[in-house]
Amino acid sequence: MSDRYSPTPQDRFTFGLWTVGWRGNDPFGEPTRAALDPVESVERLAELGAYGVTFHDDDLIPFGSSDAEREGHVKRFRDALEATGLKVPMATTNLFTHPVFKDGGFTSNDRDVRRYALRKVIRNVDLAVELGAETYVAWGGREGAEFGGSKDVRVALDRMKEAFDLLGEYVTGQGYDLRFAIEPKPNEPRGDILLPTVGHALAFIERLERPELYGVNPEVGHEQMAGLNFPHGIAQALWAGKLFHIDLNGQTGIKYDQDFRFGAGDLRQAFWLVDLLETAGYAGPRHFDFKPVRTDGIDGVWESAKNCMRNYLILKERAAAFRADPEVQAALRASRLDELARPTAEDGLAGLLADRTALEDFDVTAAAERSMAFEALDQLAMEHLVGVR
Ligand code: XLS
Ligand code: MN
Ligand code: MN
Repeated sequence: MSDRYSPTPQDRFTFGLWTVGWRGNDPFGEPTRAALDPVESVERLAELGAYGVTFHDDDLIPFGSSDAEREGHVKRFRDALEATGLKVPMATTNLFTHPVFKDGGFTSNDRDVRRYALRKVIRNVDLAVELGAETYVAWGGREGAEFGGSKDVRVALDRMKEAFDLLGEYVTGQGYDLRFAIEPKPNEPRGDILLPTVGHALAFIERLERPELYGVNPEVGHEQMAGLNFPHGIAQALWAGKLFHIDLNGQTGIKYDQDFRFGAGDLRQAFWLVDLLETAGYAGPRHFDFKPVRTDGIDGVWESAKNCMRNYLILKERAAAFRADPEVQAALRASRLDELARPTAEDGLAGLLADRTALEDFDVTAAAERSMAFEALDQLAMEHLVGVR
């Protein structure tokens, strides 16, 4: 059944091959589903109305493939993309599954591993560009530590910077139109991961040789695993001009990386996130990085993929209704959102210092008594979110 929540490629929804392809293995259990052929994933995602597909090198070309095998895998994938019209706006590298990466890739204490990691990334950057990607995600899955003495974090950050600077030099030298998006995560699979939050990543980027080439790829659940407000992190990334990509999924608070479908987990933050992305004019793909629960068969895989997109469109409609409601607009004014948008001192420092009403004649008691009226505003949001308005 197709309705107004059915996606089209114009909605720019994308999925990682590893999401629908997740077989349900976790630290306590074996896979519960059969392997999925990437070609089938491309076909099914296209049928569901997605815009594109993304991949880790090893999702497409099994680790250890010969050059000939590699070519075969890429050709089948490319044929499927051509047949369906699906795009590849982003690609990334697996620097975490093979045991060689047990202490990380760019920051492994083992220099040989660091050199190998960089070559593995560069090889896949070439493929990403060939397939038309504009963004290259870097999630430092195992760049981290369990124990204080086992990683000199300041030195590891030097190595992390060295790696990203080399990658920047490589894409610039090749004339590639490709930007990197660093994906923060606080922990899992390492006890603690370097660049754990959006804020850490934004600060790191400013230390790189070509900061303009790097932005962030925040994931809903990753910030929420650290107890942080995801829309706030996204707002700061947008404010800094650094939201190059986004991983949408669901998470219920400070727990393991749940990777639920978008719309499960913290629904209120999902509502404010969609409101933010849509009103801020974020133009990048809406990328889902989720794991269909391992209790379900392949039916649940396609059901959840469909519903990631459906939930985004439902929330987009709800957020637009909230913004369009005259009562909401009045409530926003009552809460002084228009006043927040006004500079604090358009009269400049001299004007501020000369203004007796700003200090000497300021009625602090009266100002303290003014209500911000946030309760009424938030109830309106809640009623729009649940569809009773
Ligand atoms: C894992 C990450 C991973 C990245 C891509 O927690 O979300 O899937 O998005 O390597
Ligand atoms: Mn995750
Ligand atoms: Mn992710």
